[in-house]
Amino acid sequence: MSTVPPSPIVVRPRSAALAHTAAGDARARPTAPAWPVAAVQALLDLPFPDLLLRAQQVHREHFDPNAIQLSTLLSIKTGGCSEDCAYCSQSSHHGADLKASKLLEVEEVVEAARAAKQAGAGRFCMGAAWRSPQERHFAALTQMVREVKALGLETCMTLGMLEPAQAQALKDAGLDYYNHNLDTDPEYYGRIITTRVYQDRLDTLRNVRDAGIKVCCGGILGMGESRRHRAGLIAQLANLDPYPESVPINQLVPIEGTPLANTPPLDPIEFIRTIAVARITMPRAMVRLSAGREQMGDAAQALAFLAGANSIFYGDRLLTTGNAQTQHDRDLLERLGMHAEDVSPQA
Ligand code: SAM
Ligand code: DTB
Ligand code: SF4
Repeated sequence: MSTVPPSPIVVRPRSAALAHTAAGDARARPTAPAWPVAAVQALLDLPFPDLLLRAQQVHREHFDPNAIQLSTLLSIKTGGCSEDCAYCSQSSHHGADLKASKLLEVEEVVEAARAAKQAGAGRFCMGAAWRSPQERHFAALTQMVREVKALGLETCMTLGMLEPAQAQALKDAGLDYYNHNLDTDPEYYGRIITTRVYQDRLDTLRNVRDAGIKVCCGGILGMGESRRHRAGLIAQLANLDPYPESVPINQLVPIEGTPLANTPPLDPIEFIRTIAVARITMPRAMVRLSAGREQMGDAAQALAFLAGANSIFYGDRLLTTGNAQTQHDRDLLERLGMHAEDVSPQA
């Protein structure tokens, strides 16, 4: 092990109450959050080298720091969405130039998954532009999960809000992860989405968790929020009990026709800081460097990996926008001496 200087901030345990109990404090209050917003903000405020060192220490305790999981994304139902998420090209409230489509056929999805596997992906994420799925979609959705999983890929879906029985149906089909993002700090949320509230999102996450599906939950940076809001988002995620197994951190992809089209870009250093704090506060989570890599440049991506990101979206498209090219990604990993993680299917 390398020798590293003592860190300036003590890593907090999952529950502040546990720390009190260990110290024999009978007045321990079980409701204290593991990560108060101020503690997260203190991490974000650290000098950059100290912060990155801390993140790397945590990352190396739980993961091979040279391995990156490759995840391919497919839009299985595009556009025409009733929600008003200000960043999204697929909302029918905005004027983005987008061709809407119906739910793809199972065979089209399986074919795309087969190609993703062939290209080296270990995970396949299927996204639909819905407020929530309808009962009539479930036969096809569960068939997609079964067939994609049978290819030996880890499966993830993101379909909007889920009721308990819907989550159970996806679990029964073998779904490994469900993606449903909190997107931003609760205090900033109302500036971004008005058609559903934060609690709706938390309820869906609870339904997913209760069905026994792994939770994939993160947010978007660069929507004009402050550092304090970024701390608030990370605290919300880290205080979920348990915290998500998977945390996608997206950088806003500004899309013409959406209300956030002209948002000034976030300082890349600030983006990397947030990745590092996600890694420190959620040590065992997959931290996914998600949307926005095309605008990021190789050096910023390398820093994100140093800060603890260990997964990328791999493939020429995200949902409705472009992504870094696969050959470029393979070259980047090679230049960095890193490798794609060989992910075996979940039990
Ligand atoms: N409709 C479902 C929902 O909102 O839960 C699933 C698909 S939705 C497109 C999945 C996530 O993609 C959003 O929660 C958001 O975090 C991310 N996203 C969408 N548009 C984005 C953009 N322009 N830039 C960055 N992230 C974006
Ligand atoms: C997530 O957090 N990011 C992905 C995935 N979950 C579904 C979506 C990114 C979308 C970027 C904009 C687009 O292509 O429309
Ligand atoms: Fe619809 Fe999801 Fe886009 Fe919001 S993020 S408008 S729910 S597709």
